[in-house]
This record gives sequence, C-alpha cells and structure tokens, in this order.
Amino acid sequence: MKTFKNFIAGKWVAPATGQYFENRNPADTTDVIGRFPLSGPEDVDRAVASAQDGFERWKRTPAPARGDVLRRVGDLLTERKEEIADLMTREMGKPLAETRGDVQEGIDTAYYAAVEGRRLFGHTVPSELRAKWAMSYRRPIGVAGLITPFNFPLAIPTWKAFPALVCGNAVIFKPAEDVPHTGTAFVEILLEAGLPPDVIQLVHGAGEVAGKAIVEHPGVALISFTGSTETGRIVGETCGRMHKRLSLEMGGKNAQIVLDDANLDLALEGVLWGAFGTTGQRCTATSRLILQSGIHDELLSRLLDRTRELKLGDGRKEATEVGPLINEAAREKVERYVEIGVAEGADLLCGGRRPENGKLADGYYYEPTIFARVEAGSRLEQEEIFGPVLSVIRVETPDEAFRINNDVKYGLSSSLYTRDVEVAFRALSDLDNGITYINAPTIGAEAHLPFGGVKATGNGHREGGWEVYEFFSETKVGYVDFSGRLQRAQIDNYPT
Ligand code: UN1
Repeated sequence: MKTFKNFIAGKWVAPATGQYFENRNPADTTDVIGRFPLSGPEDVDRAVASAQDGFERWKRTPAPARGDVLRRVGDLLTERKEEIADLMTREMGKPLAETRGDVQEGIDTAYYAAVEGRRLFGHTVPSELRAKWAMSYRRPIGVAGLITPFNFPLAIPTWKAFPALVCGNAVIFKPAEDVPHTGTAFVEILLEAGLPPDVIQLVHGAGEVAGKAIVEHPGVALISFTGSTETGRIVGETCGRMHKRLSLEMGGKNAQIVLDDANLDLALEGVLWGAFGTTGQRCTATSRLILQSGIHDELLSRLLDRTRELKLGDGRKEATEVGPLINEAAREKVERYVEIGVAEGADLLCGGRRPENGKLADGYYYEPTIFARVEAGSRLEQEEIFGPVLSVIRVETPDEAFRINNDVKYGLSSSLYTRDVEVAFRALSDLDNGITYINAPTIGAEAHLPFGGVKATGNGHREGGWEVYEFFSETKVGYVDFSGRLQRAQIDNYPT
C-alpha cells in the first residue's frame, strides 16, 4: 500500500505522530488508495514556522508575478483534467462528468486569480484638501489556514487557496480526511507551477486534531473553513477569542419552488440534478421541493418515474448517474433521517433503502429517496441531511412557498421555476438566501460570482468572485500631502 506524506517546510515528510489513516474508494471499499498522515500539533507547528518564512518573501513578490504562478497552475490543471477527475472519482465517488466539472471550476478560479494579480483594485479618491492624494490599497495578512470538505475535493481548495496566494498570503492546507489524495495532487501542481515551497504547507489528518491545531495556532492569522455548521461554530468561537479573521461556509436546506405556470420539463430536469447530483452531498443540494397544488401531482409522478430510473453505481463508469455516499457514517445519517421522516408521518415514495439483493454491496450506496406530504416545520424539512433525500411540500400560493423557503435556519441557495416575471423578481428580493436561481436548479454557482449564504450558512463573507479578495487582504489607506504646509482635515477647508 502506498504511504503518502505531508508537505512541510519544503519537503514531503512523515508525520511527527508516526500515525496514518487509510483512504478507500467509497464505490468499492476493497480498493485502498493509500495511507495518509494523521498529523498532530507538532506537524502544524513546523508548518506554521515555515509558512511564516514563506510569507515574508511572498508578500514582497509583485502581485502580477504571484498571478503568473496561478496561470501556470490553470494550465497544468487543464492538461491533467482527465487524470485528476479520475483520481477524484476514485476517492470521492461522484461521477466523472461531475469531477471533470470540479476540475474545471478550479481552472476557472485559477485564470480569474491570475488576472486579479494585475488588478487587486484599491480606490483613489479626491481629498477634501488641496495638494493631497487619498487612496486605499490592499496588503496581505499572513498565514492562512484553509480547511476544506470532501464534496468538491479540488474546487473548494482552489476557491480558497488561489485568492489567498494572489493576495500575498502563505497557506496551510488541511483537506478533508476523505479526500487527501486530491489534496496531494493539488499541492504537487502548485509546486510544479513554481509556487515557492514554503508558501504552501499540506497537513493531512483529522479535523479534531490537525484542523483544531491550525485554528488554535497563534501564528495563523486567518481561517477559511467550509464544513458543517456545528464545526463552524467551534471554529468561530476560537477565532473570536483569538481575534482571527474567519470565513465560514456551512450548511444548507435549499428549496426548489415550482409554480403552476412553470415549464415542467425544465423543472423536472432541474430537481433531478439539484437533488441527486453529487448524491445530494452539496451544501447547495436541493433538499426540499415546494410544489404549487395545480402541478403537484403531475410533477411528483413524473419525478418518481425518473428517479426510479436513475443509474446508481461506480462514478468511474460513464453510464453512472448517482455515485455512493462518501462513507458509512454519511450513509447511516441518511438512514436515520429516513426513519425520522417515516416516524413524522411523511410518505416514503421511493428509495429509502440500500440497494437490495447484494447489488453494489462493496460501496456506500443508498437509493435516491423521495418523501411527499412533508410537513413544514418537521425535522425532515428543517435539518441538513447531506444525502440523496428529497422532501416534497405542497403549497397553494407563491407567498406560502416563499415563507416555507425562508423558514429554516440556513440560507444558501434557492430556486424558482415560473414564467411570471413579477414573481421571479419578487423572489430575488424576498428569498433569504445568498443565491437565488430562476428557472435553474439550486446548484451551479460560477467561479467569478460571489458564493455564500445568509443566516446559519455563513458569517457574512463570500467565496468566489471579487468579494473573496477582500477577505484575503487588508485594506490600507495612504494620504500624501504635497502642499508643504500643515493642512487639517475637517477644519481648514471649513472656515467658521
Ligand atoms: C458546495 O455545495 O459545497 O454551485 C459547493 C455548485 C457548485 C459549488 C457547490 N459550483 O453547486
């Protein structure tokens, strides 16, 4: 079995703990990918010390030159798209079409970041005094700790690492325990593209140990975390106490609303992709389908037919539409919620079980599941499941649909299918989410737009687009007075 290493202080090294964990293919648990380090605080200490050295040089490298490294990263990701997609599917399970999309999201983010190295805009504005300039500009912050989830093993690390690096920070990266192989491939590409070795440190391991050590390390100035709301709360408490800058991207309970006037063919394709793409393991997954009564029965019956036909299997086979869940704990969580749904009296109409008759027995498979007559306010309707379980809710009016959409603690994404332009624009203003799609599913964010949610989904920051550059840099203001005399702001220009 292959043993993988951390990348610390410019070298591939074994963990100080001497401990490792095994990484297996979720579609076939007899397929072992390798052993990866279970790092401890000592490994994190060494990584932080080296990253601090790296930061001192990297922050002086001109931003356009930092961007050039990211352009080469984009080129390498483009060349190796197929190879990385394949290793990502082997380790994470989603079908190749989706892992190719995951790599593409990384490529888009790289090229966006490369160009941003030539902008990193500040503002130059008039001063209220003569012969004086006033401007704002961006400075790097320090060592950034990036803690990422399993569901987008490449794209999410790139969302965080590329803007962090272009802004001039050094990075300590801890990928989720389920996807360390993709994390390793990512760091290899960064190094091959010419990133100075002490600017990137890769520390594998468990969230409660290695992740915690990164968050609690006084030498790490900022943390960007994507994961569960429960873990995010703990990370947030530590960062608050230690006065660290923190970006959180957490849970969702996203709804697709379909009104009576909608194009049902479109709405059907949308919900199949939104609910069962990535086996429902996206923070943007469609977990609730809110149907207006006039189309409820027809859309539900067509949805059941199509869902029963979805092809479950190994994501590396081109015909597969839905892959396995990431691990046994994820599958058991789905099973618990199915039990909760049944106990709450919702109608279990399809799925609700592991594949039967020994089919696909080597992987963490679970059949795409639909509950109808789900009550607004029930646990099934309120809590994040992170699996292929869709709850269908019947409503009479758009207002009722909007209220139910908003009446959950999360606020990541929402979707509305209608042909009524007035209702569509009302949804854009009234739905409490960071992203609202009209006539498109709840998933499908693009790299050059801000990504994130409101309420328990986040803490006000955004990834993607321009906004993330604000998170990874500090705004500084410079005033230059060339009048040759003392000019007092607020006083000299306003004679009494
Ligand atoms: C996530 O769900 O964790 O919009 C990220 C999407 C993807 C990113 C999702 N581009 O679904």
